[in-house]
Amino acid sequence: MTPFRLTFESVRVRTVAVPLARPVVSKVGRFDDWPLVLIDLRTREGVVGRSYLEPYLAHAARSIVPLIEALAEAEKGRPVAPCDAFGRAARSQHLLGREGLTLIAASGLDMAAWDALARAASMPLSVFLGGSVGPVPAYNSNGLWLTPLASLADEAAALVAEGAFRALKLRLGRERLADDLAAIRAVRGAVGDDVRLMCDFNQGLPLHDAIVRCHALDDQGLDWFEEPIAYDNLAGYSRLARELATPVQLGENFYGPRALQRALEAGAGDCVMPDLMRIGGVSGWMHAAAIAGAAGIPVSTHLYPETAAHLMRVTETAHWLEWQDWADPILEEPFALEDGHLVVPDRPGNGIAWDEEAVSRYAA
Ligand code: SMN
Ligand code: MG
Repeated sequence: MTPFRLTFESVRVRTVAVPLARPVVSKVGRFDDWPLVLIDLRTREGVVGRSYLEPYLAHAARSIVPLIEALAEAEKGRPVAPCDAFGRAARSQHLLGREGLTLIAASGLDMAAWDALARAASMPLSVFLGGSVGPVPAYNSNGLWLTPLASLADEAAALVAEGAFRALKLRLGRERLADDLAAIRAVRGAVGDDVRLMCDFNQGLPLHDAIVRCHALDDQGLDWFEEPIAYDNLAGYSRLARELATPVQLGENFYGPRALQRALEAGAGDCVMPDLMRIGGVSGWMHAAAIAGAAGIPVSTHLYPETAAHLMRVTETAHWLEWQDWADPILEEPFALEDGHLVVPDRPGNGIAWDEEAVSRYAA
């Protein structure tokens, strides 16, 4: 049998802005709609690999398009080999800086390339990577923003009902400690003691306030304190991780696997949650997951629930998948939720296909 190979031909990159059912109100900003960059990687053999990026800001989405197109131009005619391509991208982008938008562009292309390879092999991505399809434990992150306290109880109950979830994330870091405590009380009262609660400060506190606030909330039974302070203050994180009983969570802002390695060396957190667009796509995730796995550190996901679900099936210390339905409106077949789990579908590739009518409607 002649081995089947894929050859990179071109990319099609489009931007959309999808309305959010619950606006994001957080310390990193308010978002009423959600910009996505949609990538179609075309191969000469006719297989198409797909991925999307979630760069928060409409102007960032627009700026990423030419970066992806330039990387694609350099890949034209080469075998689709994401690990090789990622190395080439890193070397070429080094002139601009390896973090930020350049790494995000390379990550998007990487995810599409892995999808193309798994599709060509007629395997779900998780199977292509040596794992299996199946359910992944997820928490619902669709809501509980820094919105009025009075609305939190009803919202928490609705979020549990969206998928029989057993875990939710709420955002903290309100002006007054009493309001953070009231938010936790409202959510806990609505969902009971059996639903686990994570919380996210979105880097909203200076270190001295974070020390006081997190100590005051340390007995609330929260599953983790996520990003209480600026993401790159590793010394501050390691102090918090040392002092607090509640696990400290960080990682959505790690640029590349070495950033994760540096954070672990600094003892900056008890658990990590790399984001696929910053960690380096599927290739970057596999490196990062190996580092965290070797250190025995639990790994959760940040955004990108579809591709992330596949990766959790092959991540040694897989912890929680962050579930948001924000890309669902432009997906032909959103992934199913079952009993608080996101189910990796038994179809080739990452399982992402566009609802073209919706993509036209939300074009931005
Ligand atoms: C987050 C994600 C997307 C927008 C705002 C905040 C957050 C998370 O950091 O972890 O979900
Ligand atoms: Mg976060």
